[in-house]
Amino acid sequence: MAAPVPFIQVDPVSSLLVITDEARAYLNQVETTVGVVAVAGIYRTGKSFILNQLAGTTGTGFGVGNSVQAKTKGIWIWGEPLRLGPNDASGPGAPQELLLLDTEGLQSIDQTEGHDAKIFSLAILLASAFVYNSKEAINNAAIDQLSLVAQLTQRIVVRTEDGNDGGGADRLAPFFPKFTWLLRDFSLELVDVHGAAQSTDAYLEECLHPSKGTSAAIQEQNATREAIRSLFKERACIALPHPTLGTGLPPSALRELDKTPLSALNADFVSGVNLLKTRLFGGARSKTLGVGGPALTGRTLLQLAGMYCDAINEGALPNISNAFTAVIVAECNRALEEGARVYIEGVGAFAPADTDAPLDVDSLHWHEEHARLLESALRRFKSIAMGDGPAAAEAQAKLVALCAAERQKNEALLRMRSEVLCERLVTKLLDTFGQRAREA
Ligand SMILES: Nc1nc2c(ncn2[C@@H]2O[C@H](COP(=O)(O)OP(=O)(O)OP(=O)(O)O)[C@@H](O)[C@H]2O)c(=O)[nH]1
Ligand SMILES: [Mg+2]
Repeated sequence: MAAPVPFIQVDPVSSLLVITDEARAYLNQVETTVGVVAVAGIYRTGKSFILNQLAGTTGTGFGVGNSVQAKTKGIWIWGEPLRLGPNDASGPGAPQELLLLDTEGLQSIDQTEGHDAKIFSLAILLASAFVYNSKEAINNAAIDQLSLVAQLTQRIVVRTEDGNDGGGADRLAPFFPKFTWLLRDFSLELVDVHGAAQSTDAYLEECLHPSKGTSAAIQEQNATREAIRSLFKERACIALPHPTLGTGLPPSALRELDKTPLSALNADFVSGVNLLKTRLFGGARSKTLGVGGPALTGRTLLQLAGMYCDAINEGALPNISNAFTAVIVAECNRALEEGARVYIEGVGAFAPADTDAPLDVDSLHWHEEHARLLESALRRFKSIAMGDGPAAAEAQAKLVALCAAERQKNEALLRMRSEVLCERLVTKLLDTFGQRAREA
C-alpha cells in the first residue's frame, strides 16, 4: 500500500537540504509525465490531513499531528503517483499522473524564517498547482502570514532573452504554478461590499485589492497583495467549513480526524474536499520546463529538485533558467548514451566480435544494417532527449558522429576478419592441394 516518502529534508548536522535516497529510488522510476500539487501554509492548519483526502488513502497517510507541536518536517511526497481518471484533465498539457507534496508548516516556533523561505520557495518551484492553506478568513493577519510571497522576487531569479539574471514579478510569473487559497474552518457569509452573494474566487480577488492607508504594516500587506496578484496569474479560492460542525461529533473528534470516515464529517466540508479534488485533478497540468516547454517526469522532477537544493545549499539564488538548462542537458546526454548503446549492442549482435566463425555479410547487407541500427538509435534518442533546442541538436549530432565512427571501426574489423578468414582458407586449400599433389 502506498505511503508517504520523505523527499527533501534538512541534514541535522550540516543544516543542508538533502534529497533522501528513498525519494530518489521512487522518483527515478516514475517515467510518466507528472503534475505536482504542493500544499503549504502555517503549521498546524490541517495540510497533511487534506493531502490524505486527495491521495484517497485508507492506510498510512501523511503524518497528521494531534498535538500543538509541528508535525511535518521538510517536504514529503506521496509514494505512488495518482493516475488521472476518465473525468480528469486530458489532452495536450495534461499529465499522465499527479504527485502530491506535503510541506513543513510555516512559522513554527522551532524554525527560522530563512528555513521557512527555503521550504516555501522549493514548494513553489516544484509545483504545477500550489495550494496555500490557512484558517478562517483572508484578513490582514492572513496576508501578513503570506509575506514570504513578496520576498520571492528577491529569492528566485530567471534569465531573460538578453541574458540577464533577475527576479522581477513579470519575469517569474510565467514559471509560477496555479494558486489555490484553501480556507479552513470558514464560517463567514460570502457577500461583497454591497451585500450581494459572491463566489469564493471573487472574495479572494476582493481581499487582494490594496488597502487604504499609509502605515508601514498596510504598505507591507499591500506589497504582499501585489506580489500574489502579479506572480500568480491564475488564482482560485475554496472555503471549507469546520469539519465537525453540526455533526454531533465531540470536540475531541478533531484529534481523531484522520481515523474518522469522511462521510461522518460536515457535508459541506466533504463537498468542498470533492471540489478541491475536481479542480486539482480535472484542471491538472504537467509540470513543464517553462511555458510550452518539455513536460517533466518523476525522474526529471528529481533532477530539478536537486539543482534547486544545490543552489540553495551554496547560498545562491535558485535560478530557474539555469536549472532548466541543466536538466535538459543531462537528459540529452542520457539520450545520447542510450542511443549509442542501442547502436553498439546492435552491431555486436549482428557481427559478434568474440567468434572466429565466418560471417556471411556483403557490403550492401552491412550498409543496410548500419542504416537500420542508426534509425533505432535515433528513435531511442528522441524518446529520451528533452526539448528541441541547441542541447538536443548538439547531442543528436554527437550520436550520429559516434555511430559513423563505430561503423568505420566495425567495417575495418570486418575487413580484417575477412582477410584473416581468406588467408586461412587459402592456406587450407594450398595444404589440401599440396597433399593431393604429393599423394598423386
Ligand atoms: N479545526 C480543524 N482542524 C483540522 C482540520 N483538518 C485537520 N484538522 C486537525 O488539525 C490537526 C493538525 O492537522 P495536520 O494535518 O497535521 O496539520 P498540518 O498543517 O499538516 O500541521 P504541520 O505538519 O505541523 O504543519 C489534526 O488534529 C487534524 O485532525 C480542519 O479543517 N479544521
Ligand atoms: Mg503536516
